[in-house]
Amino acid sequence: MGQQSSKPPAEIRVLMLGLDDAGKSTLLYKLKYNEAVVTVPTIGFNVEMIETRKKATSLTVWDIGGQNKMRPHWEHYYEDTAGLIFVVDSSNRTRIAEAKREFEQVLKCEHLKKIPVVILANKQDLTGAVSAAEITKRFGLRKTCTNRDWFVQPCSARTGMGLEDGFRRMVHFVKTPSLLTEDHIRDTVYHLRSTMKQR
Ligand SMILES: Nc1nc2c(ncn2[C@@H]2O[C@H](COP(=O)(O)OP(=O)(O)OP(=O)(O)O)[C@@H](O)[C@H]2O)c(=O)[nH]1
Ligand SMILES: [Mg+2]
Repeated sequence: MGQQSSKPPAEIRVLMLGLDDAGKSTLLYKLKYNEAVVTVPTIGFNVEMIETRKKATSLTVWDIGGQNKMRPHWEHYYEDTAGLIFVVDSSNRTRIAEAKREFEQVLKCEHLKKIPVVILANKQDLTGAVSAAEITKRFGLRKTCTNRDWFVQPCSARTGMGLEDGFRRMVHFVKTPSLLTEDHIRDTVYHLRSTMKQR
């Protein structure tokens, strides 16, 4: 038996948003229990803790209902969020523009500025699903996400394909951000100044 680490796992709070019917709750339970759960539209939220394989990190995933009437409530969940997972039904081409609109609206919020984003291009098991590259293009991500880490992960909540990869990517972004934020720069400058003063 290997030694057990006494260090508690680092906890990352992740917010999962997307239009109604995108597959958020289905993928949450597939990831957590590896089971196909019959869902009903979420009124309010579901919250689940998901541990990474090495148990060094645990993710608290907040899955908020995506129906029209639910969207004004999304902002109540923004504070203290380390990462945003935005789920898209890739098989429903007619709703991609609506998904993009809601996504852009969410990114405007001050609390979510610069946090990493993983877009899950869900329902890839269905024929005719829009690819991750196409979603990148249609969402104009290279432009809208210039100041943050982002990635589009193709997945299927039905088969489980791509789900772990998507969440692993989020953990990686949160733990090792590739972009220097203004806070990082300010802290580094402060640190350099104080070490120079000591000399
Ligand atoms: N074929 C297929 N169907 C999926 C997939 N993911 C979800 N679904 C189906 O899509 C429907 C909606 O799934 P939900 O998980 O309830 O969607 P949601 O995003 O949680 O919806 P709200 O709670 O209303 O925001 C259900 O009938 C699921 O079985 C997938 O990857 N492939
Ligand atoms: Mg739901």
